Amino acid sequence: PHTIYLKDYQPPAYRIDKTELRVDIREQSARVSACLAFERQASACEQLFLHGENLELVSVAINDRTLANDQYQVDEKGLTLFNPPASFTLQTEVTVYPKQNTSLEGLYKSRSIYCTQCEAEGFRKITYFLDRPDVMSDFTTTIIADRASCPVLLSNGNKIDSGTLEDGRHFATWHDPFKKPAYLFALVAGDLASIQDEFVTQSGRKVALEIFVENKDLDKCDHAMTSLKNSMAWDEKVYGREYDLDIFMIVAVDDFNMGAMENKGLNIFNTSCVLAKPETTTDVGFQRVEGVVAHEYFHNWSGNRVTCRDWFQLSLKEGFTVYRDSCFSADMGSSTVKRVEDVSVLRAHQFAEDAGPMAHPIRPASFIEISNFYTITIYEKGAEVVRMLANLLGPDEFRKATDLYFERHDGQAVTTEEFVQAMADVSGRDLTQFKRWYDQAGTPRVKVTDHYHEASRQYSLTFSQSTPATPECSDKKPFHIPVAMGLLGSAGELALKLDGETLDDLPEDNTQKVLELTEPEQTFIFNDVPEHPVPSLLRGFSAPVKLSFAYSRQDLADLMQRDSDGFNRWEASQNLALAVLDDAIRAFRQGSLEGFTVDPLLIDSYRQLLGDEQLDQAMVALMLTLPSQDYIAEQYEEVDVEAIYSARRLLTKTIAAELVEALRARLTAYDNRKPYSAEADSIAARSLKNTALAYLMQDPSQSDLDYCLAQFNNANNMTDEVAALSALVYSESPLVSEHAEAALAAFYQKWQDEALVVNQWLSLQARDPRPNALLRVSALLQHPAYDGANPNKIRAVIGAFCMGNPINFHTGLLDDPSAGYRFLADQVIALDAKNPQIAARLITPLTRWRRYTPARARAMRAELERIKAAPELSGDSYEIVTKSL
Ligand code: B3K
Ligand code: ZN
Repeated sequence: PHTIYLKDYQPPAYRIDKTELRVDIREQSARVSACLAFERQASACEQLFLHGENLELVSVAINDRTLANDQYQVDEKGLTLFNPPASFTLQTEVTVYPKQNTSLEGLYKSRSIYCTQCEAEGFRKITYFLDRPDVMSDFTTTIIADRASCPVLLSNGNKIDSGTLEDGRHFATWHDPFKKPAYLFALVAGDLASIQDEFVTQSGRKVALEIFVENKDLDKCDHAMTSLKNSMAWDEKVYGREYDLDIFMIVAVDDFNMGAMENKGLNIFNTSCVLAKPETTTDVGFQRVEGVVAHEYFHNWSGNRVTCRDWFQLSLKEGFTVYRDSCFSADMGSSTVKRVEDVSVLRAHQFAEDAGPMAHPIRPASFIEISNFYTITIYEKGAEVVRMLANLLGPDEFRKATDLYFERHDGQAVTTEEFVQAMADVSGRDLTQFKRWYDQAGTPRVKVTDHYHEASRQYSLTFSQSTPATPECSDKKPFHIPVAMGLLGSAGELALKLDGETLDDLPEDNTQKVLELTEPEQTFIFNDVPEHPVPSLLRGFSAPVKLSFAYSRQDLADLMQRDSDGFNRWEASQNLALAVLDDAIRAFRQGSLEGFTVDPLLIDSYRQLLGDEQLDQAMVALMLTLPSQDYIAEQYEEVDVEAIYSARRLLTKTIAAELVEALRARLTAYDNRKPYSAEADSIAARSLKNTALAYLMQDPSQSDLDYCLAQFNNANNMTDEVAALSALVYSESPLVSEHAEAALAAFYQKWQDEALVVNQWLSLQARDPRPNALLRVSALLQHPAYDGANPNKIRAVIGAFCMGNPINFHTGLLDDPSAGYRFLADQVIALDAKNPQIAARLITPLTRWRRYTPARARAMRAELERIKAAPELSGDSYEIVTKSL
């Protein structure tokens, strides 16, 4: 495997103006005939290399003349043409084997459906091509298949022809009028049912909408359709972006490497991101469908109309599109809740990536395998960078800048430079320093100290920033960091007047400001400050940094109740919990948690929250939830798995015991007979009730247990059903255990024919923190419900165990402490030959070995070495393993 560098980028020697494909699908194989119109762009070209992998070449001709053996050469990476003319038509015929294609990239079969996945470099598994995003072509695609088994034949754009052929076969021809790179190509053939709807665009054009699924799932498409129409309307309203084809289609398939794919006019989705109905889908599932449908739809502009020049620019489309979908979800539900959810994920996982061996800037300078760079850094940190730009410019200028970007680059393949340039041109701001966010990896640390001078009534905040070394660079230059902030006085928020500002400079409500850090150290002085305030810093998480300030616990409790910024109220609750968790972690490390007392300030603060009738119930639920094990681990140089687990467990039990009455009051306040709705307030009410239930089931009374069992048996929605099930399964109370086993069995019995529900059942067990989980996980792999070729099942069992069950992953089995690591390596090695993308992704927890105690680190490392030594390891896994050793 070799490394590819951004600095080596060269424009393509040829354009491919037109692409005509004929894909003839048979049970055992498919024949792909391609007719490509090449135009030279460079001055001369002795050898033209076309990508092509796993293709059996049947014939190759230029301008209808079959090539002689000395005019071309084929190897496992592609086809080289010698001395091609300046302008020519290439005709190729190849055979591919969809049924045997277990990589789920290129043309493959998911259950009975033929489908494609081309991003990033899958088109080369369909035909010989210049498979790079800066080669954009006009595609016409004819699909031929059996009418009986494949009545539905789809590709990008508009259907321009169809008809019947001999022997029960039929065809359809599709033409996409928008030039596009090959990664946006798609085709589908299969026996699919669909729901149809229509959207009228702001300019009055009618767009047909169609969602295709297996017939059995037809009753689970409504939410995706509603989400699609909401997305279309939102993109018009917020970005002025209208849909451009006459039809927009979504197809759902079971076997899919990620969530979904934004192919032009023909999105292909993992069923997990389309199907939803209350009985089978949790609230989180409903929100995921809404978010992913929106994300893929938004790509039509941010990704398809304006695409990436090369794959180093991936965050150009992904960071921007994640930013767009997260604003959409915020608008559809609660913006504070959405922000908290996004930031939690970012801090638990992206910060860890940014501190590990795979750290990379949102625009990487090199890679071996691009599939490994569809990361939380490119996506979520990329979105944070766009968010900072949006906040620096403000809504009006940001909208002008995105308008300019779309208009200027419509139909082009561009870089992140062009995106930032549009922002700079509209705002007149110098964004030179800001662009370091694109080139430097690592999470900046921002340390803040304050000083209050009573005589002069001046208050100062001093910020110092530094960024730890990452593999690509050890000497980081300072970032441009926007810090949104306010000051809390004893009677409320204080007016903010920076030294040098006069009242005329300030808006009427001047209790919030954005301070822009650009230097390693900077001090801001506020005048006319009547008392020593409590600063509320980094409101709304205005930059992806680790900010620290020496708050007293009382300050945190105060911010938690009084900050006007909802996000920072939650943030204060997390910091207070982290401080108390740290007490317990220290006690554990010093010998024992026996007799440990939890700081009553935390309990009192939680009690107040439980009684707060004003606050959004979803926020109460989030604030009552202790930081995740991953986020707690993020706070320490060396991760002590047992200490973290035990401390968190003890706090959970203590909170449950201390607040039992207040928690029960939340159950009583909830009306279980309400019909299900996926609206934000319903979701919020359920989340608070189920958070309370999970606490109560730590040590339930008979009536708590009865409540939980009744909820499990009678729930009218999957959120409540699965919440009750996990409360039963994760309870350590002897009162509960036999009920838990029975409930697990009953749940499977009831839902065994619903693949997505079964996945929940699998992952709930894989995450079970009780000892010897690995034995149960190994048994699940033998269960008839498991399918080792289906990415959703792999994630539900292996992924959930290795990433969602840290105590068991790291402690292994009672007599075999590294069994978890060995299990993962075995699974990766077995999977690598079949589906390298999924295999490489699973390795992640092992790559973090440096963070663990020496014995664990050694054992994890040994498993990485073992993966590295596996015969014929894929480039995907090779890159992850070698970079982390
Ligand atoms: N663009 C696709 C991701 C493709 C991943 C390829 N390994 C989905 C998305 O981000 O919208
Ligand atoms: Zn995307």
